Amino acid sequence: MKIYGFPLSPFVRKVVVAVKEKGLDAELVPSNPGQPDPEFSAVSPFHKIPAFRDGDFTMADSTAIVTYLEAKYPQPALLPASPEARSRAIWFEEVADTVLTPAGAPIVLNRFLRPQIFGTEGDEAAALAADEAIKKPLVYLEDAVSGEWLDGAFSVGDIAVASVIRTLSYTGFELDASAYPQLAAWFERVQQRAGWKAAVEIEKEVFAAAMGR
Ligand SMILES: N[C@@H](CCC(=O)N[C@@H](CS)C(=O)NCC(=O)O)C(=O)O
Repeated sequence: MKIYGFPLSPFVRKVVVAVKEKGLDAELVPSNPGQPDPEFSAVSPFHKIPAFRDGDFTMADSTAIVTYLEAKYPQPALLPASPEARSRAIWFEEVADTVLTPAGAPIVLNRFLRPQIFGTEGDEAAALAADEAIKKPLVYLEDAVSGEWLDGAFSVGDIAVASVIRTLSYTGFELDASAYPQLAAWFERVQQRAGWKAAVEIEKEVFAAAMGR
């Protein structure tokens, strides 16, 4: 299996964590959507990351890739069996992908990507506005944590939300445990998982290589 992308992307990390949670191995092929090479272009028609290859099968969307992994390697499950719990797991994945990620994007762009990767000045006003905007989904998630995980069993929803929070951490962002005690404790639990830790090791290696360290 090959995963194309760069693990700073929460979508890419979602797939890497899912692979490791399932005890599988995949090669992470660093791929830049802005400078697509032929191998990456062959698996990602719109040059989005992540893209994925398993033999002849290719896919270029994190949700579709995790759906494939779940169907092909059902254990350990990342989608619960009951219709209600499965729907809620995908709901949390969608909250991560379509609410939390866009809310946090100006923070990542202006406090990490621009100053540290692109070598340009960040727009701190935009980052400050995003600091406010992200509170709404964080408050929602704080109230949503039920028991150990976001909804009963550990699922792709937990992976997707935690993945966005890790991407934000590159900017110095930390979950404020006084404002979000349940969510901060939940994030600690996610970070203790073997699959998460294995994915973070891969991320560190790829990142260090890309930065020439
Ligand atoms: N729905 C897609 C979103 C993927 C996505 O937007 N990835 C971003 C990186 S975080 C990307 O490839 N951006 C480059 C571009 O849009 O050209 C997924 O879940 O995989």
